[in-house]
Amino acid sequence: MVLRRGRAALIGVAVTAALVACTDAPPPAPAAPESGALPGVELPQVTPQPKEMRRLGDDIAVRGRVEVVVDPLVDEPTRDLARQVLSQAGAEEVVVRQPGEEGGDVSLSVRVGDRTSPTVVKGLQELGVDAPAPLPPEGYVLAGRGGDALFVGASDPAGAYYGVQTLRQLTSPGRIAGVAVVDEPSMPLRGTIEGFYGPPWTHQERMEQLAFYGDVKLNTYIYAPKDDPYHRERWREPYPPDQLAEVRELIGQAAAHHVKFTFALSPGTSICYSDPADSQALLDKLSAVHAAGVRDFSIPLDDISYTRWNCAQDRAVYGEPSQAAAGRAQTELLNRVQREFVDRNPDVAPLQFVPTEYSDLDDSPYKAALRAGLDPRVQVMWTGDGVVPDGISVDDARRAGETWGRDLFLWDNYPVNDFDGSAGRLLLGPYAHREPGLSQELTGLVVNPMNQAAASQVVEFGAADFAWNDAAFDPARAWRAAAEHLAGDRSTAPDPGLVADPATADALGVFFDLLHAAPLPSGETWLPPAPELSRRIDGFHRAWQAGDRRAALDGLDAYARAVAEAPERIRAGAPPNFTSDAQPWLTAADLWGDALLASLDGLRARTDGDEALAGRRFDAAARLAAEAGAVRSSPEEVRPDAPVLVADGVLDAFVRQAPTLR
Ligand code: LTM
Repeated sequence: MVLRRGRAALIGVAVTAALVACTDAPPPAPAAPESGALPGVELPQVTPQPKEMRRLGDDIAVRGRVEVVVDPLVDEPTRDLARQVLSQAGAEEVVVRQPGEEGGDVSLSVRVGDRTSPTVVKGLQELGVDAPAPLPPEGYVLAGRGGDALFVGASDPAGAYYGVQTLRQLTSPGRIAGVAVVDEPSMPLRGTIEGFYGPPWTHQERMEQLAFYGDVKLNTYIYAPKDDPYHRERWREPYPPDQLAEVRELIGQAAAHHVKFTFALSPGTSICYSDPADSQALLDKLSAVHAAGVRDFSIPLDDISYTRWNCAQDRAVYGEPSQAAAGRAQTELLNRVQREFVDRNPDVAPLQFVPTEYSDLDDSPYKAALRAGLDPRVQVMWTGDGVVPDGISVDDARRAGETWGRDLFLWDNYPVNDFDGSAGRLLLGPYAHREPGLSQELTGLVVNPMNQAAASQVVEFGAADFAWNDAAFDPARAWRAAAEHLAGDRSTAPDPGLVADPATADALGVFFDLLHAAPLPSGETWLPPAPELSRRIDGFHRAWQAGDRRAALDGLDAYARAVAEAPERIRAGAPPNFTSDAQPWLTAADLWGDALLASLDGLRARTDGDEALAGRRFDAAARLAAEAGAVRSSPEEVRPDAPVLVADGVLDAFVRQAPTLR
């Protein structure tokens, strides 16, 4: 519980192991170079991982007066980001100008613009960097070494923004890594769907999420909180003015970070499909949100009864309730939205749709009706083989695509924690069990996060990495990078991306391991609890049973201290929104850590022959464990609220078993 300074190095050893040993993950990637120190030969860590990155030469110095030369492809958010990145890297002055404008003397010129513009083409040629021209959508090429010039060429405004986001991660105080990057996303659609039950995110949380998405090259946020009455139960009613004002602010924030704010309206609980007034109400609501600035729309018809009509008239028009009849009714509704809303507003993106059957691979009368009639431009979502599957394979995605007869994108129910099997859990495991190659079968993925927005960043971070470059995806690497991202030192650098505090990152690593479990609806886990702690406890038991008690105790001691000290380090070093989300789990981990240490004290006393002391320490451990087991999540934060689970089946088992070990 009490953080004893000077143990950071010890913890670091323990924790790096925790993060690379993430269960079921492929073999760990080579250790990434530490951010903040970019020696000339190593490649810096960039997340999402670029498709190609190689060292070109020496790092580029950032000092004095720096210019950013931009053409019309480069929008205001990208210009602002470039200004911010270069100032934080150490430029005393950053001037942004158009080509041809007088710039004055500068120590570094950063050219950001169209990949095909003559200066970018020439600059890249001189650096010996080969990249397609034009690049694919959202693609960019970035190159610079030593000298006084750096080039970012892009296919479109999003590509330019992503090029500068990569520049941010190549930057450390006083320099930019001398590298060439040629990059483009594997999946065109990458993001999140706020699609859970229980307390919706607050406006502030959404604002923070949208900014984070820009940092990790996620381009989609779908607004679909089940418990927003204006999204689902009272879908016909217009948003009250104050909520519409917030939607406007979110649209602005999304645009500033190259995210598509996607508005979802879910009429399925009460719509009368055959009533023109109801479909008109749907169109009116979509139009009102369009007038507020939204250009991306989704109609989720999940979690409704589709073998019962909401009005008698539907029976007369579509027949007795059945899967096929529901498929026909929904097809008509969606095609009307396509014709009368999407087609009439050329600025609106392709319509998205969550079918009522969203979680399997098999054909059915419902799917056949949609396949036969639904406008082919409508984009369909699918959750995998199961609502919360234990993994998503390329073969599943291929079969689902064949069944639906069109491209699908994934509604990924991880790390959502709104279902009974997830009671008491905060899901801080790696993004895992999604098979590389999915980008060949799916047009994109959106993860359904937890009610706890900031804590969801751990999995979102991995999902962003996967969606951008699934072929190179390494769950353990992305997991570690998420810890480093959260450990960005806000006290010394306004941009936390610039310098990560290693002790906080290590403490987060230990904490993530304790909360590694990911549940299925049954409550069984598809990612097990605390794999690294389990591995160490197994090692303890082996040594203890072999009679080498001191080695057993010494072997577990450092990691047990890392567990006990992690919560305090995290409270001191991680962002307040994360610690606030994780509060009950930090409290419980604190108590469990002390219970673990007390158990080890008891075993040490027993080894020393002091049974009286051993008994007192085991009693203390039992009291701490009982206290830890009574910590509950807050009903204001998550549905369902319950006693929080921390390394369940691992920590509790050890504390229970310790007094019996002789
Ligand atoms: O997954 C879908 C399409 N719908 C719901 C979600 O709203 C919910 O968050 C998840 C997890 O409980 N399950 C669903 O069925």
